[in-house]
Amino acid sequence: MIPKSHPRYESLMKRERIIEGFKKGIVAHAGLIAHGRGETFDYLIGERSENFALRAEEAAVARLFLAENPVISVNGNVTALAAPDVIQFARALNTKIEVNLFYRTEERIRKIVNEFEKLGASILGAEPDARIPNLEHARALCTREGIYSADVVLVPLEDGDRTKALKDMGKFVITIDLNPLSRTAQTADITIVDELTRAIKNMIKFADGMNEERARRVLEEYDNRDILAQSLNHIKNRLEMLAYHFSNSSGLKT
Ligand code: PTJ
Repeated sequence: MIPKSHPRYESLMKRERIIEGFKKGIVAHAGLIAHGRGETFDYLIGERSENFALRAEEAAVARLFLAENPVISVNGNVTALAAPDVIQFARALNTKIEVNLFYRTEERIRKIVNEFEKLGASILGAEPDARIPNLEHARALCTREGIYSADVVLVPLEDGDRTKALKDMGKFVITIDLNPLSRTAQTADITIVDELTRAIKNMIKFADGMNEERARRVLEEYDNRDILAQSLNHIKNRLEMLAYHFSNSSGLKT
């Protein structure tokens, strides 16, 4: 049991959720590693939703709002960390949810579908009837009703190959990825460099005030290359500032 007073309470609770998800058979082995990589980047960013993240989150909501067949793709980590918020967000914007696994096993698919059903949401993906072209193995499997025919897909914590394959299908791809250097972050149309649970909560708020006029204006002003550059500059400046404090004072506040 982690006491609420622990200075790293939020981060430790997320870690607990990932471990619980792993024990339940929802999170893949590699999901533990992916989470650790995310934690590292979040530490560098400062564990807050910075302006570059908020702008990308608003643009993502705008694009999903204007989409004809928007789909949120969920995997083991996303389910363990944020299933209730994903459901709330999907309802707010009327999007479908589809389970799509990198390390696909039928057992994990079933467990993830059950997890969402327990929370009152039925999701696509248990019975795939289409394939993402140019992707080998079972990770290409998807549904015609969902990802295959979607015009906009939100793929949080996604593998670079699949992001590229979705782009090659002509889809508008939005990702949430704490690593601005990942291939997915570099390939997506909108890259949210933020922690998944913070990002989804912010996006639920942005969805509340969205309308067509606002959505179009937000997207006109949005430039993903600039957002990626801002995220890297933020990390660089923050490290410079911390290094300065290290060398000029005895105390360090991260
Ligand atoms: O459940 P499966 O089988 O679909 O597998 C899911 C994982 C995440 C294991 C799989 O897609 C994978 O291996 O992903 P990668 O290639 O490790 O990419 C995950 C990316 O998400 C990395 O760039 C991490 O930095 C980032 N990441 C990890 N945790 C978070 C995160 N980004 C935002 N929020 C997080 N909580």
